[in-house]
Amino acid sequence: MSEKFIPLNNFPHFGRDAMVKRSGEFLEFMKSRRTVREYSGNEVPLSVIKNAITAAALAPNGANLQPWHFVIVKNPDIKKLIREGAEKEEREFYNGKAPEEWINTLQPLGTDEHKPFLEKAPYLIVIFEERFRLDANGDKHKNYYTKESVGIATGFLITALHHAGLATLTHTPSPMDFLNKILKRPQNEKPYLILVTGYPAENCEVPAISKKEFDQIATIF
Ligand code: IYR
Repeated sequence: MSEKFIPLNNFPHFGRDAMVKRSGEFLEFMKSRRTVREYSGNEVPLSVIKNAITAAALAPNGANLQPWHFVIVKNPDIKKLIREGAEKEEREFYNGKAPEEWINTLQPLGTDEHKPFLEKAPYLIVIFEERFRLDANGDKHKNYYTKESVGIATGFLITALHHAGLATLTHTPSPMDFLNKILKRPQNEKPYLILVTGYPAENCEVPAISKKEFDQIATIF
């Protein structure tokens, strides 16, 4: 096999001071990201969603196999089906399936089985993890580090949408196989999460929670 390499082009080179300044500015910007559960129905340009997904798909991933598929849902009828499917699972989760410790841990977030945002938000981006590839003959081929790859891409996506001024919610009803059926995705793809996307509702409230301090989450040698 012949490897082909090209020069690293377009890599940004900032001076030391600019780098320090930019990193601080980015940190402040990211502090303004919050997970949002109350959405306005205001329209969002599809091109913004497409650009954000295209940015997400630039994420590093296992062997560059890009083991993901993004379904953009804007159709109200499909959003309704997704809400019905998710609320069915969530009713079970909140009414006996979830261990008490889990329910108690979720308490500060104020979540319950009602998921109106699945219909209210202008877009649901349903992210699928391609567990393995199927070739034209239907033979299976391995993908690598699929969970890690899709997780990194999802982080890029959330960041790209925040950069564009859109709020998101990572929503994971469990199990999520109803999404394959509604969205007609093949069985080699596993739903990873639903990224609810739109503008926060007016007077939107978020839980009063805090983040761990740097020293609690990092160690320097
Ligand atoms: N999927 C449920 C429960 C839930 C679980 C976790 I972990 C959260 O961080 C938030 C919610 C729900 O969406 O309500």
